[in-house]
Amino acid sequence: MRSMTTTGRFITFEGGEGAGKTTQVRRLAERLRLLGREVVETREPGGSPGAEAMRHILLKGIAKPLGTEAEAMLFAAARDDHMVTTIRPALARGSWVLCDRFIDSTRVYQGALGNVDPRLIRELEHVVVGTDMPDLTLVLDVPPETGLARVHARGEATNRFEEENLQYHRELRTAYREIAEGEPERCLLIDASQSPEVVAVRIWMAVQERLLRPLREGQAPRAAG
Ligand code: T5A
Repeated sequence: MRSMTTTGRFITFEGGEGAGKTTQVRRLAERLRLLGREVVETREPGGSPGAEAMRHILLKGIAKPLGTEAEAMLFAAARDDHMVTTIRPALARGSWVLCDRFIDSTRVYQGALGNVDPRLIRELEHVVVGTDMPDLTLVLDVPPETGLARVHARGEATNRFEEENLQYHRELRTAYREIAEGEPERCLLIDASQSPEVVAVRIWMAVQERLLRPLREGQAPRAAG
């Protein structure tokens, strides 16, 4: 959690495929910039030159034969470079960092769905993220049929995870909902089946309530480590 003397805040966007994370990162960034905040939009896997190189390996399924444990370690290695190169320097200069996927994606895709031991997942988080946890995690929730239909309507090539079956995506949704329920101080579940405009308003209300108002009042954000 960032201290009350720092103005930068760290927000992560999570959810299944096609939930609208990238769309909402852009919309929130626009709103914050109108308020004069410096905003860094970033994503995982990726967000730094080293991690973007690893993104290709992970999303093309090149690492899949190594097993989910090895994939979890590769996602963590990419995250480490992202933290060191992009996220920590941005937060240190007071920027708001909006990140499209972060630790909860590893918890869900490699942990809950990939059966990687939660102790390994937690240990990797501890080493890579440490105390630099998100101040707020927005979990965008849509039925997988809706999210996948959006992805396919885009007409782009699908990645290794988007190609999994519907049952896989239903379990992803359940795992995300459990995280949101289990960590209400850090996470907020957002109904993302509505129009992008409606979802953006809900997110903006949450950001005002949880992060901007406490900043104005000189309090640390309401986030859990
Ligand atoms: N992964 C990632 C792991 O397994 N472990 C990890 O630790 C990490 C970090 C990343 C993959 O990597 C895996 C999980 C992922 O499978 P990706 O290509 O970055 O892969 O895929 P996603 O993050 O899922 O990105 P998508 O682009 O597929 O989905 P988004 O960002 O949720 O959705 P978005 O905003 O791009 O929108 C998709 C389409 O829907 C429309 C948009 O215009 C767009 O066409 N749309 C809406 N339509 C109707 N109503 C709305 N509310 C809409 N919002 C957006």
